[in-house]
Amino acid sequence: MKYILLVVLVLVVIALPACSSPGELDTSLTGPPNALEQATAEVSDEQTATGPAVDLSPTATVGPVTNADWQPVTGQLGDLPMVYVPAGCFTMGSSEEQIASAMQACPALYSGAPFACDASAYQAEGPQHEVCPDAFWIGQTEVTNRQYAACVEAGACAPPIDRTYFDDPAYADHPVIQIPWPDAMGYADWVGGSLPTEAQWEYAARGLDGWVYPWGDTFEKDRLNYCDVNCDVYFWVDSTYDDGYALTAPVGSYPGGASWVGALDMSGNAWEWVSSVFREYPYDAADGREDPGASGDHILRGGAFDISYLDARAAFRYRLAPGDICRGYGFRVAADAEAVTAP
Ligand SMILES: [Ca+2]
Ligand SMILES: [Ca+2]
Repeated sequence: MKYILLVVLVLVVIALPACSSPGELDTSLTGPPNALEQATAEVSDEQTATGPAVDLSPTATVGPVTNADWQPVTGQLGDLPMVYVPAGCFTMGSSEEQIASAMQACPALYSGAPFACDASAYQAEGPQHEVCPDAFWIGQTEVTNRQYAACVEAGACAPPIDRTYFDDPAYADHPVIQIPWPDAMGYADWVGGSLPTEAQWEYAARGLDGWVYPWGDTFEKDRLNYCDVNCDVYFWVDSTYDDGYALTAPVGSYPGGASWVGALDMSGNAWEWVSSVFREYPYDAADGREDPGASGDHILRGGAFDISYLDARAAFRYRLAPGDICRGYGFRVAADAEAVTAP
């Protein structure tokens, strides 16, 4: 019912550059491991995990209750550091109040911009609903140029169309960017993983407490690489803070931005493709949105070096055609609970 009032907010969207930021929007640990059961698991030579002994079964029913109850568990999927995400239930999406707040804030960010904010895009964050992912693993960081290059060298992945940073050794540990969704899917498959679903990504970022940002409910400038004073997007530059980077930063440069499971840069640095095709909420993995052949826009999550506090929120859904590429579009990998084993 409240949406009726929100829909009244009709904003003009002018032709949008293919490669800018989302307001344009296409239409543009600590703490005890709680009551976790002790478990033993086999050790693989190539894929091992470190951390407290916990029940790593995919549907373990005894798990953390709050974000603070969980102590990160790390593992390795080939060349990729991974963190474990225990099974649990969380509230996906934003409340009506949060959506209304974002819609109200957006026009101010576009003050002076050559196009208007499409505030209606934030409506896709609702309605809030409960989702209960099974356990899985997710990349501790975005996939880097060095990691992606191994797939290119093996002949299994296409290089980025724009190789400016991909070919520069100084950027080896920065996130690979200029990657379209099919290539992100291809790399994830090559390493034996997948892209996280939209629900998995948001759960790993916000956790059981449903935080707005990976670290909590308040935007904190020192916890991410966003559109700070160095940023070249003039109309929403935050001139009050220097985060050190105009473009991407080496992955993991902001340990204070870690999510509850220890995933880094889930807000900012590079946008991250997820597996899901865009569909309205509630999220339902069985309704076709996880069909790799489904047509429609796909989803990027988490914001990037050229976005504001508003689109760095973990609930924000940036929808684009799967073939779109841009300087800020990267990804991280996910894997089934069984894909990485504990020591
Ligand atoms: Ca920055
Ligand atoms: Ca990111």
